[in-house]
Amino acid sequence: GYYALDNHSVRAFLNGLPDMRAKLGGKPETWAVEEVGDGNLNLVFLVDGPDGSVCVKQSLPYVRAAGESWPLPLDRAFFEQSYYRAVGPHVEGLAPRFYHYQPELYAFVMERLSPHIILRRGLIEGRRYPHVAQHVGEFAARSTFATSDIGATIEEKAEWTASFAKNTSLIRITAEVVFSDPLSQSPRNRWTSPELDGLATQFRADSALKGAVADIGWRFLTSGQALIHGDLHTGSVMVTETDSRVMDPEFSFVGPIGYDVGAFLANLVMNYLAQPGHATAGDDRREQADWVLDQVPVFWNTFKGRFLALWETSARGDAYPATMFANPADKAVLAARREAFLDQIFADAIGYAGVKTIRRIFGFAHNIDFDLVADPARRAPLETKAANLARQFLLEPQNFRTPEDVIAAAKVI
Ligand code: SR1
Ligand code: MG
Repeated sequence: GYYALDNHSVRAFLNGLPDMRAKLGGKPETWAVEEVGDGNLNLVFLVDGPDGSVCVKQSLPYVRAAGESWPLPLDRAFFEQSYYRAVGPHVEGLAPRFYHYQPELYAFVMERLSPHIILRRGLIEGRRYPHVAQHVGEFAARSTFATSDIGATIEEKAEWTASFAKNTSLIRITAEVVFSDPLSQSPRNRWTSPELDGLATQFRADSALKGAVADIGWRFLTSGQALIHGDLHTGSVMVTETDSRVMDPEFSFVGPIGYDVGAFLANLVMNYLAQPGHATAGDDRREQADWVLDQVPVFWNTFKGRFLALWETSARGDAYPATMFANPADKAVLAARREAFLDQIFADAIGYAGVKTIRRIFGFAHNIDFDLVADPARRAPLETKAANLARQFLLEPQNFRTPEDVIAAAKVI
């Protein structure tokens, strides 16, 4: 029953769903439809009726950004909707509302966010979002705590572990395009100009760097800590000045919590480093850049604070059981263990941030933070800074114990 939707058939599909028909109102012929997918993988339709709007997302049988030469199973839509269902109750107001999944079409319907725009675009345009770092920190903490062995039972977590382990096609994409390709000879790798040829060769010849990335790639595949979003970059967040929603969890699986944290951290830092490329005669972007970088501690401190608060109030899992720490004297030990646990997540995040940055410079999928800087003479030095900072994240982890260490290094790179 699968067929790829188009502007016409998406109307018929929605018209066949009584709840969606009622939400949109009027006649299907009058609904305005626009296909707006600008990500790497899927179709995304925005549909406006007289009474309301919805968003429809559908898997294609291939990687959209590459075309039919790179086939990809359709089931990522199933895992995306599964994630929304699993995590949605814990992140109310921080993700789009989910309405309907249509299994044979590998398509789902969710809230159309308006007037939201993609965070990455807003930051590139020089806009500021006073709450977004807190909101994403809340999202990352709430979603991972609730699906970890601290916030959920063994039985609950086993269900997610088993189900999302089958998201193999997207776990494989991450293992390849994020971890292994960028430091290998891969036909999928690309960089934006010959100015980066030398750096690419240097990185591929750096055995210590490759060893660090391989270690962390192993941890990515084997650390089943919680149900993670799996692609929590600034392109996966829709924002207004007051509202932030995390979307696109199709890469989700039970993996390391630091991967989500590191993804958002890395993308803030990349945006910071790219800001001079977007400077104009009237705006050198220095204040914007500093503001973006200042969101790193806001994000981390919110994540950490919420995770610890939930641990205090809502622990119902089988790890660190309350029954074991029942004596007053145990409290200090448990508090120290919690601090050490969060320190380890931060350390993991730094490593993942390194990997997630390198892949955006030398791998298949790039960031518009850099790509929209049209002049290679301006762009290449910024990308070089990002790659070199990422290398420090991976090879000098002892220098990155706090978000302030990240700020200091980003400012001098
Ligand atoms: C095949 S391209 C895959 C990338 O696109 C998504 O946005 C993810 O970042 C993924 O790594
Ligand atoms: Mg995406």
